[in-house]
Amino acid sequence: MGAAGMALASAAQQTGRPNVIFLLADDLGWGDISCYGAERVATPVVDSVTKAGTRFLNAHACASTSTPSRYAILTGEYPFRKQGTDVAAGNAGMIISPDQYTVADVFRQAGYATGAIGKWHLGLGSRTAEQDWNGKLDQDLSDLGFDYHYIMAATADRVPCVFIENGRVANYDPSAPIAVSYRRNFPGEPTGAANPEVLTKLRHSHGHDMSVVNGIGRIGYMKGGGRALWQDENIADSIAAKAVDFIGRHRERPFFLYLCTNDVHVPRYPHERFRGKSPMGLRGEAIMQFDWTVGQITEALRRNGLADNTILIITSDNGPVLDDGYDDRAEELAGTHKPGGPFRGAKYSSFEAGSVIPFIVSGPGVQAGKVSDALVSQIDALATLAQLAGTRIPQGAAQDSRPFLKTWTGRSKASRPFALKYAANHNIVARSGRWKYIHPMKGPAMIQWGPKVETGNAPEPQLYDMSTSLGETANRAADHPRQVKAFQKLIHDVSATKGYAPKRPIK
Ligand code: NG6
Ligand code: CA
Repeated sequence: MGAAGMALASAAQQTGRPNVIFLLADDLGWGDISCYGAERVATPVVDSVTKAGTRFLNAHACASTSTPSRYAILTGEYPFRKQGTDVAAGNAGMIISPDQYTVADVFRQAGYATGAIGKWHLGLGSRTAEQDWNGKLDQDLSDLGFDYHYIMAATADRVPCVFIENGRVANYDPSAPIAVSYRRNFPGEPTGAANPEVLTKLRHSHGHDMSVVNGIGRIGYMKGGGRALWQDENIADSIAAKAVDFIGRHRERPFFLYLCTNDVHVPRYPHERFRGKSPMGLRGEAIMQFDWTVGQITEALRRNGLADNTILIITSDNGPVLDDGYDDRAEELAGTHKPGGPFRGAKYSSFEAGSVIPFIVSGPGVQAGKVSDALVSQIDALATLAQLAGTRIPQGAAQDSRPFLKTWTGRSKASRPFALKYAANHNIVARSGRWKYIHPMKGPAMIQWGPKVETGNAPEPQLYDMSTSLGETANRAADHPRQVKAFQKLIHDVSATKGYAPKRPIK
C-alpha cells in the first residue's frame, strides 16, 4: 500500500468506521434458522447474533440462483441487465468486468482492506474455458477491488475442485497438473455415470455424473489437482480458518470481508464432528456446520477486540431446496421442517421461497433485539455500505442500488418501494407494498430436470396479497387490474432503463 493508502486507512480509523463482514450462505432458507422458526435444527450462534442485532422478515435476494444473485450484491446492478449472469460453469470467464465498480471498490476507496473468502461463482480469467489453472490467472478478484481472495471458482458440485488464493491454485501440486473441460472427459478418467463404484461418499440423484473427485460426482470434467484437491468434509474448516486469519491480520486497519460459505449447497458432506447430530441427516448437519462457521467468526472478532467495531450481515444467496442432485436423503428426513418458512416454492422458483432470504444485521449502530418487517433487497448492499463507509459512488456505477442504512441498521421502518427478483426461468417477479406479482410465463408448472420445485409458471398474471396468511395461494389478479398494470409497468420500466427506480410502492 502506498502512502496515500496509509493516509486513507488511518482516516477511516479515526472516524470510527467499522469493519464489515458480509456473510453469505448458499441456499440457506428463511426457515432453516431457529430464530426464524426452525425447530428440527438449532442455530444458536446465528440466534445470538440476532439478539444483538436486527432481523428482517421481508428481505429479498435479486435472484433465485447463485450467480445472478451474487452479481447484484457485488455490483449494485440487476443481473437481467447483463448477458451471462446465469448459473456459471467452473470454467466461466469473469462475469463482472474489471471496469465495473464493486462493493470491494467502495471499501477500497474508503481505505479499508478488502477480502473475499469462500464460494465465488462469478467466473475467473479473461476468457471462458481458456484459464491456465497451473499458473497465475490472467484476471481475478484483484481486478475487482479485492486485496485478498481465497475462493472456490464456482460451487462444490462443479470442477475445478480446488481453492484459488490470490489468482493461483492454493496448495498447488506440480506433480498433478490441472485440466478442466465442460465439454468432454479426459481419457482414462472415471465418471459418475460410467464408474459408479468410485462414488464412495455420495451418489447423485440427478446430474452430477461427470468427473468423480473425492468419491463424489461433479458437474464438468477435470484431471489432476493432486494434493490441491479439496476434501469436501474440510471445506467449511478451510473457509473458516482463512476468515479467522484475515480478521487477525487486520486488527489495526478497517476491513471489508465478503465471506461466502459453501454450506448448505450440495454436495452436502460436512465434517465428521457433525455426523449423526441432526435428525435431518446431511442437510441438517450442513446447517449446523454453517452455524459453527458463524461462531468461528464471532469468536475471532471477540479475540481480536473487534466485536464492538464490526458490522456483521448474515444472509443467503437464494432460497432453499431439498434434493438438488445428490442422494443425501434431505427430502425424506426433512419431516415437518419447512426450509422456505411459510413461503411457497423453493430455490429456482418465481414463488417467494426462491428469493426471500434470512437477513440479519448486527454491530455498532444497529438496533439490538429488533425484528423488522421493512422490505429490503440485496440490490441495495453496495449503496448502503457506501453510505456506511462514507464513500461517494462514481457516477454511472451501481445504478440500481439505493442507500438504506437506517433501515438496514433497524433505526428506520422505511421500506424499499419494491424488490425485483430474477427467477431461474428468467421471469422477473416483483414485490411491492403488500403485493407479489408474477408475470405470465409459458412452461411447465414443475421443474423438469430434477428438483421437485414449482417454477411459478402460469399463462395468466399472478397477483398475491402477502399481507394475508393465504400468501401465494389465492390469485387476486382478476380483482385488481390496476395493480397488475402497475406491476407490468414497473417491471417494464426498470428493465428498460438502468437505474430507474420508482419511489412509491404499489398500493
Ligand atoms: C444446477 C445443479 C444444482 C446446483 C445449481 C446451482 C444439476 C442437475 N443441478 O444446475 O445442483 O449446482 O445448478 O446452484 O446440475 S446455485 O446455488 O449455485 O445457483
Ligand atoms: Ca445458491
